[in-house]
Amino acid sequence: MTFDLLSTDKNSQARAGTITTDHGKIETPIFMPVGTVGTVKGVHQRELKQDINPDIILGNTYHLYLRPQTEILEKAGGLHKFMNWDRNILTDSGGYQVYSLSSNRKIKEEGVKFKSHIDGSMHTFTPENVMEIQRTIGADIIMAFDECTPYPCDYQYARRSMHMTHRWLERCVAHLKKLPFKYGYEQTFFPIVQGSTYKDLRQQSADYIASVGADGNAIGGLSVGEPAEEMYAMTDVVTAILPKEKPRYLMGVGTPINILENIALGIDMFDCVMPTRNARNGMLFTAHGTINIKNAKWKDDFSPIDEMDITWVDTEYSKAYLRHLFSVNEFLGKQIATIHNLGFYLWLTREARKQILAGTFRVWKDKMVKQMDKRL
Ligand code: PRF
Repeated sequence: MTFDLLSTDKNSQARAGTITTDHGKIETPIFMPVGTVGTVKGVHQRELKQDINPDIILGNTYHLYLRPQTEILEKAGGLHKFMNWDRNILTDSGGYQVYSLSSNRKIKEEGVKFKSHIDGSMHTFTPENVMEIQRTIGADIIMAFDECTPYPCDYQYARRSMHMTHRWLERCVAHLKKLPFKYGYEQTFFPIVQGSTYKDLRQQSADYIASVGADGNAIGGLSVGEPAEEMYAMTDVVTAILPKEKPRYLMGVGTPINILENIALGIDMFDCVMPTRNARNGMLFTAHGTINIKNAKWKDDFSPIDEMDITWVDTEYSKAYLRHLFSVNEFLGKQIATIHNLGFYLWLTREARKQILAGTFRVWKDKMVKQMDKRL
């Protein structure tokens, strides 16, 4: 993998760049749609390519390990072939899902023992087996096995957990060296900064992660319930330390406003379930604020879903029709809303890139943040 840093904004720390892997180019800043179990929920691969057109999507080790299971993915020749997606994929390590989804988890130095949220069966993730599973899934970018601390988190716990995440990182790196690529293309490994909301821990963790010398770096443990200002403060501390010439990925963030503010702090990559999950609940993101399409006020509003017309669904259907689909619980409503929201998120990061390259990012960002902070 290579990263070409094309431009850094003069009035913020925003950057525009290009990542190149064996599955093609990723123009940054980028939002990566979440495809947890090998599908971006409700979107055909054909629509994903033609209408939303992301350079990369995300999959989850935790879910794919439980179903369809590693053996099936190995037989398929990896996730790209299994799901018929020939562009980039990143897999998260399970270091977050195991804490947010499974019950009865026990975290020890060796790894995490957890109960499947599907059938209650017991499993163990270790830094070693998570690297093996990610080799078999075959994503282009694979993540370290970490512990994402909750919020709030007391200082002692956060400090101990951060050190364990660092020791786990060493085990990930050592084990990966023994595991050749499986499918003839490269996989790039990203370590993850932790340290909760403590500035000194974040600095320590960022120093340690930077010293590993990976081709890209991630920030975890944020957007877990802390106020946005605390998240931005931590991003700022960490991006000051992580190497400039490597891409930076902020995991699980966030709202359109969170994304723009973190781009301004030097983040290049994002993922979040928000555009897809909220779409299925009838929440639409637009450049002028959010819409709850289930609201009765839209029942006779025959104007297009979004005048901006980013994806074809925006002018193909009216607000009143989409509201109707939600009120009768039709699949199509969720599909339309998902395409709209993903189209908007990808527009937002593409437009941010254009503005960075044109030298106008800061003014544009401030205007957009104000404009999007509304409920329509
Ligand atoms: N670690 C991992 N994945 C994540 C997170 C983390 O801390 C987060 C936190 N927002 C989202 N996804 N491995």
